[in-house]
Amino acid sequence: MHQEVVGPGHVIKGDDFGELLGVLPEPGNLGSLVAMQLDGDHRLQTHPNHSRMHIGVETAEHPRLLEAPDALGTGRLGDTNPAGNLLIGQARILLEKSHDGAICSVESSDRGHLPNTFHILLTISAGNILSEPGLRRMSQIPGLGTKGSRMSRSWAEPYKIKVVEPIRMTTREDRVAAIAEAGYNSFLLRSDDVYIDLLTDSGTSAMSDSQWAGMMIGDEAYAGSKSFYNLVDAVHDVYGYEELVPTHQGRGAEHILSQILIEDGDYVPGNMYFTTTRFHQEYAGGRFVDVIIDEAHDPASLHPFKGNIDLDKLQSLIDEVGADKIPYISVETNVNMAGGQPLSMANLKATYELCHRHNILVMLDATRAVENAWFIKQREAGYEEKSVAAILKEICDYSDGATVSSKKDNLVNIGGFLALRDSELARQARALLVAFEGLHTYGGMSGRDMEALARGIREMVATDDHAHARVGQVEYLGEKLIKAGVPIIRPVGGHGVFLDAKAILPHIPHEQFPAQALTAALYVESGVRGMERGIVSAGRNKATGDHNYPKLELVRLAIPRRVYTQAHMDVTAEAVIDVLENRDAVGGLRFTYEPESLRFFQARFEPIT
Ligand code: P70
Repeated sequence: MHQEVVGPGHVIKGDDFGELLGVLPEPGNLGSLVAMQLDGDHRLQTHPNHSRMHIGVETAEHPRLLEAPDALGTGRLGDTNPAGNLLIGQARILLEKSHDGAICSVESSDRGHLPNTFHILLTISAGNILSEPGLRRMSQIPGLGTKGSRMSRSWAEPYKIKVVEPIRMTTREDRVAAIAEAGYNSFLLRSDDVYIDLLTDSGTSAMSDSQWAGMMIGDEAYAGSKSFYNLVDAVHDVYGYEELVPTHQGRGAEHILSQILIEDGDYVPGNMYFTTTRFHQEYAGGRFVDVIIDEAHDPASLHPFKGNIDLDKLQSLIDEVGADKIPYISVETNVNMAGGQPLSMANLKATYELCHRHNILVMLDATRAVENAWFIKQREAGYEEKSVAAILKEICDYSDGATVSSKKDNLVNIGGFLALRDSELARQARALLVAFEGLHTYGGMSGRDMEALARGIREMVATDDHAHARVGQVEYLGEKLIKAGVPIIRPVGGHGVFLDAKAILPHIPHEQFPAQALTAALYVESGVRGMERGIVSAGRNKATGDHNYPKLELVRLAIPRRVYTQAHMDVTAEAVIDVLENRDAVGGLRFTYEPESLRFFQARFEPIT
């Protein structure tokens, strides 16, 4: 088997199905290349150093393939190459019949970095690939999709629906009035006026029958609740932490952690800010320093782990301010503001080692760690056979504690916790807890909340099916939009699809809030509610008084867990595509009311006419 690097437009002739397929520049990294080969067993393989490739296949003559690109072309190539390392690329393989075989063009979707489509000629008889027997043959390729079935069948949600909540479709007229009433801020809409609510995946999950049953037997004792001890056991078994400090939600845990660890003038590095997390760090006298890799700020970068810490940036901060001014690093799993992007186990481990050499603690924001674990399983070599549960535990092994908003991964509507290893730190946390949240055996939660939470924590990793379906549904929406040419953050994130508002509405200047305007337009078009994640969320620079101008100007369509079906995703995709087609009709906004802090929650706007 030979390998050859090809450039744009280059054509390779192979002798056999087993010959070279082609060599792709690695998305997100101009410097290196990834080879894809078909070996003699008709398995797709990637270069040993790059084991992940995301592929779509379609032909003009076989529109069936268009309907089900997953069935033929989307898959996890790493299964065929356990020795391989990590890479995810987003590329499409387009097959076309030609006189002596099939033209296979490998098209990178990363137009920012990668060259045009280039063609690779495969000398496979057209019948083999494009006819029915060929389809079966391709679908037997191991490692593409989920063990055997994903290639030939669609997947479905791993649950059935026992209780339903009706939702109401409104008229455009209703929605025009509702958004004006809400000051063009989706946070200020009434949920009654919303058809498909993708404002957040926080506290919006559907609980299971077991969780609802748990609500009935929650122990409401003020002190020493049985449900609290069930929660302690669940957190210990699933995350591995010994000390549990329950809070009313994630920001309660962030508050306590910041207060016990941060002193005036300290620095707290983190992989991109999160609004409430940074607020509490600053409130405690600290200064947040972003040490995420640069790719995280680039919507077009296809880096597989855009949530990674840039170790050089971290080292520079240590050199500059001294380790004694850095009480801990705040490491967010599946970074929300970067578009739901994971960090790799290798990066987390290296971060942990660097920090521990300098006596800096590693505190996770493990709010979406399950989704991060799923991506590690998909993208990082050596993890493809491990369960999400085992990967999650290993993530936590490289930390000294975690804050968690249980309203996400943990499948409950309210709750959160701070988990620690060190009992002295836990003691200090509990001393504050009783003043700010509640007694140390309930924090801010009721007994029934804790019971449902304990069950949710076990459920989220009981099998990998949940994580697969959860992230899979997000990916389903993302792929539909990509296919329609909608600019979104790539790779598709774990908890939602992030529309690139600057690219969709290039005619709206940044200070006229393109993402806010796009969110409002999408609502008026369809009743779908998203959330601005751009300049409004970024707030103002305290020193200059000017807006902070974030590189990412996004509309987040966050998908609640176990709530909507694929059909809701279809409707959402159609609505976004309609807005894109009528983008010229969308204009900018200006403030009519601007709150001093966390302004995105309550700000009001009006259209600039
Ligand atoms: C969202 C929610 C909450 C959150 C989070 C991460 C990574 C901590 C928290 C806080 C809700 C939200 C919060 C502020 C602005 C917009 C939306 N994220 N860490 O929708 O947890 O809400 O329980 O206090 O994502 O992303 P909590």
